[in-house]
Amino acid sequence: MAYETLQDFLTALEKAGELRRITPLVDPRLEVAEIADRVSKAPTRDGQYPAAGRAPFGPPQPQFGTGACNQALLFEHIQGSSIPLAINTLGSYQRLQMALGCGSFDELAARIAELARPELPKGLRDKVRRGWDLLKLAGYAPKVRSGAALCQQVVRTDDADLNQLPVIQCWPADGGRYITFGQMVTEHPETHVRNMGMYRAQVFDKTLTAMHWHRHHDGARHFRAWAKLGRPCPLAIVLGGESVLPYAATAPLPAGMDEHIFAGFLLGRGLDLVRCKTIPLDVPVHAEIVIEGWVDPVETILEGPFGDHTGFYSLADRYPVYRVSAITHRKNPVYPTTIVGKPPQEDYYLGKATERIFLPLLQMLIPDIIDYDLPMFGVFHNCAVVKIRKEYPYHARKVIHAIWGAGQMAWTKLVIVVDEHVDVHNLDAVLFYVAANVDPRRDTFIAEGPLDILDHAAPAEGAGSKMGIDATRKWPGEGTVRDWPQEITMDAATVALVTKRWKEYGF
Ligand SMILES: [Mn+2]
Repeated sequence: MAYETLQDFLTALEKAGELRRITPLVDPRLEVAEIADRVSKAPTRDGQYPAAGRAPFGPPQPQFGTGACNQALLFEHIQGSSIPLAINTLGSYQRLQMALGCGSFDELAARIAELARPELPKGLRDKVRRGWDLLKLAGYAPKVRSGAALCQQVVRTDDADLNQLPVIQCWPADGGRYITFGQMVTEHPETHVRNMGMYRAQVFDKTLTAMHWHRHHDGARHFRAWAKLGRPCPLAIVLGGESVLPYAATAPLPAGMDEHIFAGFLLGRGLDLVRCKTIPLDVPVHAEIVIEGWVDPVETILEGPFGDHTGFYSLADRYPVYRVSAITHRKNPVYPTTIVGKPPQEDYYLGKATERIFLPLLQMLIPDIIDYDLPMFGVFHNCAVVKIRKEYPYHARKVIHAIWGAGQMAWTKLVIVVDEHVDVHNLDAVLFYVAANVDPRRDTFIAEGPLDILDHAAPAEGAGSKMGIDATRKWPGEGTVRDWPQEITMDAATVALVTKRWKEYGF
């Protein structure tokens, strides 16, 4: 089972040995981030990935993670704030699975696949939409409750002050301090469809932040709908709550699909919501802290730079201004936060969960895909490795082009396709076939298209070239192909014999 509050989750983590308390006074500017970065790159307690001794990306730092293991951290004393801070809570497969209340991400993938199955659908869109409608009917829609709410035990309006929160600065060249782990709740002014996304908010003042979202984010779409009416967009920043919320807020749901319902699906029951004190929105009852306020329809502020998940700083730019009207919280709240930077960080595991959980939906779009992997070095948009059962010449190229047209997968800069017997999750195995099976002129190709907005190497922002590598065994009809040699493998009878006699040999 997933957990109702962040503090319930932290208690469970501590029981499982997955949480470390840090008691000395720590500076929220950089010091927290440096500790969290080392810990997120240290080996997990069960020896899971990343393997012990594996160096992080970037310049060598041999002292990295020494004596630490990858655990969630609870900082009890942060300079300038009386509120404890939790970080790296989701930064391993085990902790994220605990947060989602599942034994493996594949379990959730199977539940998603089930949603799309029983229909007689016309197209993928219908299928998915129908699936989501079923979610609502199945009782996963949120319910608004009246009465006392945990997240409103303390209400501050005139005395609301963001500086009382232990907001961190992540990296030295960052523009300032950022709220990084808030679930941002908005509602469309006309359709009243809710959205919950995770965007960063740079804190400028007691009651002033920037609202950082990109054009294609649902929150930005809602904001534009409000701005069109000439009205400020009410927005709540929800910190904590049910342990499934951070994942639900970051999952790549189709636009217009309410993350609150998806969170209910993950949780196994609808979320309980409560009406905010100063804005017309409903927020999860079990949140630690809720920031209420309005995004200005016109005014912008220079936001950034920000050390991003690409491993590089995103440049400063102008973003809408957010004015806080209230801060509500439970008595003795815990403030959750995260950092991004060179992987692995918490967001790596959130992305890996999506890779697994959304595989059935990707397969509905591109049935040729048997499995795929988004390797850590590719920070999600830079590289995908795909496995197919090759059935005709240039089959791999067809799949690569399909990926470049598939939702958020379309931003993938490098796509590598391998045959079905290759383990796509083993990077060395993949590179073996890239090196062995590829004639660079024949088997690589380049196309132009949209790219990740954060790709600093792209010649223009969000646009540039992509590369496909066909590392499958070549067939006649795929350019010049000589007789393809047989790959070496031992015959099954010998393998069985040696396995049977293994102990006899004295091993
Ligand atoms: Mn959304």
